[in-house]
Amino acid sequence: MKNLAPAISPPRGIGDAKPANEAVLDWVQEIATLTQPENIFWCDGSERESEFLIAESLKQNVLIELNQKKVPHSYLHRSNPTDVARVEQFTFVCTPTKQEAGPTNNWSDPTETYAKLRGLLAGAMRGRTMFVIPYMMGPADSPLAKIGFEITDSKYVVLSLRIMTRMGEIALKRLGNDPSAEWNRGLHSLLDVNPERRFICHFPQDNTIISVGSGYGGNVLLSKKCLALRIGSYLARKQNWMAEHMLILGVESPEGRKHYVAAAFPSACGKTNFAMLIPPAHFKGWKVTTVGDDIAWMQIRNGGLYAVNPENGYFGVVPGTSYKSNSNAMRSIAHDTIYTNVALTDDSDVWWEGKDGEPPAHLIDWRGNDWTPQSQEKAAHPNSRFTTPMRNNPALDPDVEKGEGVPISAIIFGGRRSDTVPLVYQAFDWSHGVYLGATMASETTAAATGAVGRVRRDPMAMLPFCGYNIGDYFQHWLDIGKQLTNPPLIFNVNWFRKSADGKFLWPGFGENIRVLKWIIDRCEGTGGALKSPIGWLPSPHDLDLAELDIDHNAVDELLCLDHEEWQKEIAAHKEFFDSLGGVVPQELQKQREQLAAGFEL
Ligand code: GTP
Ligand code: SPV
Ligand code: MN
Repeated sequence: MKNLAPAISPPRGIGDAKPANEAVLDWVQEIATLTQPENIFWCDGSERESEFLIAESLKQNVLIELNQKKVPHSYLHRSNPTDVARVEQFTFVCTPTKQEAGPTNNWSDPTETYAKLRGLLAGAMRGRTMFVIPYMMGPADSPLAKIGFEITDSKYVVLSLRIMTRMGEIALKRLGNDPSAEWNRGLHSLLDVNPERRFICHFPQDNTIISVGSGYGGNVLLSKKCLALRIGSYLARKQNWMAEHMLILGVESPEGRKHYVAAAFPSACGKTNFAMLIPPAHFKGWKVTTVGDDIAWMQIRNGGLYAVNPENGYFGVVPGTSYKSNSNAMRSIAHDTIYTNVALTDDSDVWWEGKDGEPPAHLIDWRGNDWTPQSQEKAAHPNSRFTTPMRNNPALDPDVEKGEGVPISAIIFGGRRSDTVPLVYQAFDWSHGVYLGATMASETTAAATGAVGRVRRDPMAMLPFCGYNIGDYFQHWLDIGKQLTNPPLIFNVNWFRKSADGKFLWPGFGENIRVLKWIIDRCEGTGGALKSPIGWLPSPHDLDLAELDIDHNAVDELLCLDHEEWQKEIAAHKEFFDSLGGVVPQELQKQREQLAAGFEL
């Protein structure tokens, strides 16, 4: 059992930012009565508060100080080795009926689940400090902005949420005093960080999240997957907007024409990297800017979709990040960053697999053990992450704080597929695009516990994040489309197709601009394409491949449709739809039949 940190006593003026809203105060009192903390710490997100909490975290070994010359204001956190990723098997959607949660979510009865959690939480914060964090998701003047409160007994959570959200006064102001205002209740306790007592539970009908037994990222930063996606998607359907697992980027041509695109790739499939793309030399004058790297909230405006990033920071995958692959990410994490589960060098710098340069001769690995290049184990956990404020990003889009959001020209779906799926293709129309999203699949990654590399269907990259019945979610997509007079075009990409000898056929990263340019050309009505049974496919000369070191055969392979593979793929679509037990809208069933017919011609 982990030795949990005892209560802290803040000096005057810190920890007393009590909100005025009676509904919040009542709820906090109720939770304090249940969990019995030594004291309550009302967070305001200020610099002084953060400095105090960092100092306490260093004393209690919750954070490890890094070399302040090499990575200023940055710290390392090691989570429990049994607690290093999202845990889908312990994640629940507790709607009044199982049918509302649908076939893809773990469901448990709300009354029973509240009772079970109350049992686990009774006295859980004895001798410890309970932190109350007010935060806002979305830009201050966005009609989509949402207020949340997270109660937690983890300082790592407080310091991380300060980076990931707009915390403190700004949230309290937006909430105001109306006790009936909409806000999310988030309750987190580490308990004894035991996988047997680890539950991430969502009660969408109560706008409530309760997470116990974990101290890691997405399980405990309740603003992110829990509120912005699971609860968010539930609210979005009720309120006629969209909450999606999508990056948002801006792309500007040398002539100064600018478009925004949103892209849904499953966890650890390239969203952060695409959102921070640095064009290669041949694309001089092209500029990519980041609005968001993980989550998009979109609303209908002027007959189109406008997107905001609800977050204020990035919780990104560390391994593989280098100046070579993504210098924007490297510059973002060079200061004011919390690292989780990376390796530590002898001079207190951070290291991970795939960082520039040779591995050091000696390291302390993510578990705290000695490591040398001869070690069998990885020095950094494959799902080690950085938490860094978005203002650190040199490629931050100037309109990131714009409340109305940015207009989306294209929506892109994509996953890790070694075979079958071409580099890029375009849906015929919105409804066909929804089908592409609904049937997308990806090889699983280290972002969630469980097998890695297994192909699974992950509709719209939302399988682990859709907070209600997936059939209703598909219908919501179709219904939104019917309200758009100027809908984004929909595309599918695959950066991960492999040759027979198991190597990636496409160089990826900055070179992905070549695919992005074709997508923009299509949006502007200039790009060429061939009609295929799966959608509009570029031929090799429709893509700008100048100065790219790639074999002609590789390009052909990347764009080819293998009929046998597609027969299997379409069978897998059917199997997936059938497995959902009758919730899939007729319109999508029809799309599948049309696709199958296309291959029989
Ligand atoms: P989450 O934060 O889990 O949602 O992940 P993400 O979708 O933001 O993925 P991220 O950009 O962090 O990339 C995950 C892994 O994929 C990293 O190891 C990257 O190096 C790798 N990756 C990203 N883009 C590409 C690409 O274009 N090609 C290849 N081969 N790998 C890529
Ligand atoms: C993901 O897994 O998609 C992430 C990381 O972005 S976590 O916040 O842990 O869900
Ligand atoms: Mn993600």
